[in-house]
Amino acid sequence: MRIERIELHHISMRLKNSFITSFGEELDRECLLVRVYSEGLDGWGECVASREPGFSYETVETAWHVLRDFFIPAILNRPVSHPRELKQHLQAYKGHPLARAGLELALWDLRGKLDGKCLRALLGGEKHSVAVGVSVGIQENPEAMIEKVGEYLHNGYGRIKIKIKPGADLDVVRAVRDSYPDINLQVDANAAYALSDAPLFKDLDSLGLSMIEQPFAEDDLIDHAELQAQINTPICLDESIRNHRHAGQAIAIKACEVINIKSGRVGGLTEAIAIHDRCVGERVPVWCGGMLETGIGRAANLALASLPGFTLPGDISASDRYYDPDIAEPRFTLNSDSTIDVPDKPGLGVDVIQEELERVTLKVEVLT
Ligand code: OSB
Ligand code: MG
Repeated sequence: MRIERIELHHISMRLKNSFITSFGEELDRECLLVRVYSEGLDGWGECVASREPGFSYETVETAWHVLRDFFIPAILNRPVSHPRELKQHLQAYKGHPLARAGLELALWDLRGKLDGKCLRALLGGEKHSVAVGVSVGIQENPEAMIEKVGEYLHNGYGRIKIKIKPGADLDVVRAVRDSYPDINLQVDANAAYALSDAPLFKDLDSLGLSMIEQPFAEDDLIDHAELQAQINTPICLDESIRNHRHAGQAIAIKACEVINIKSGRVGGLTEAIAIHDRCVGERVPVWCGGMLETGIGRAANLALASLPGFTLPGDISASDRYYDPDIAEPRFTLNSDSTIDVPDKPGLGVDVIQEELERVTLKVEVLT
């Protein structure tokens, strides 16, 4: 496929509930959409960089700059027969995985549409529905968290993840566990602690959590290994794992027992699959993380989570947990067994709703 035209769309979407993590609060989620054109068809990708460098050093503005000035010129009006080739086209450039992944996803959607194949089939996914859970942001107090968790349980989510940060950790997790003794519960610290907080994690260790996600900074692999040696609860790494080599190294030094795979964080679906394959080889379970995606990124997460190594429920909730309306259709709904169906139409299998897109668009640029 020769890429004839690429559009960048900077959008801002109001979340149904503001999402609070150890790195900040998000009510209006900004991101970038990438649209590529070839042979009379188009493909959409979502770049999950947000307004602030909170989860990642990238922002919507850095992604816009790097895509417009470097990544897009490297492929525009050139033949790129498969999204896996993007890596070679961008080999002169370092970093900016969120920007890379947004562009790569648009190429996957287009490839699927050109071939008449759904993304699940292109990626080698097997499952037609995938187990999912919900990620609950930090609430004002333990009572509010108990209520919020109760709502999601009532909606049918079979796995709950709660965000923690210093000052909102042990009390909250204990309160939720006391209220719901049997639920599948896990926590995510988004890198807010250090090894000196080991006593806190030893207390959390007795609460029957299925995992503790990213307690320490992304480059603290060795400290994660020290903590894992002191607790029974599996540590899951998110921010620390930026490619399949990191995954191999983290597993080798026992810094984690579970990995959260996000295509954005690792530069795209090609690298996400490489991490998946490595973890399958090492018998380390993985699950698909989320970045509050619109229906575009959500469709990609569902396709990725259909690969066989994704044996744990993903942070891929139904569309109505995030946005109403969303910019793409059909919306994703939760099945009664806490699963969501994987799209099976060509490419991502979703259509962008033009009026909704225009309503949330802050800026557009066309590159030819
Ligand atoms: O750490 O998993 C995370 C959202 C934004 C940034 C980082 C994270 C998250 C989530 C939300 O936990 C998961 C979702 O999309 O529902
Ligand atoms: Mg996380």
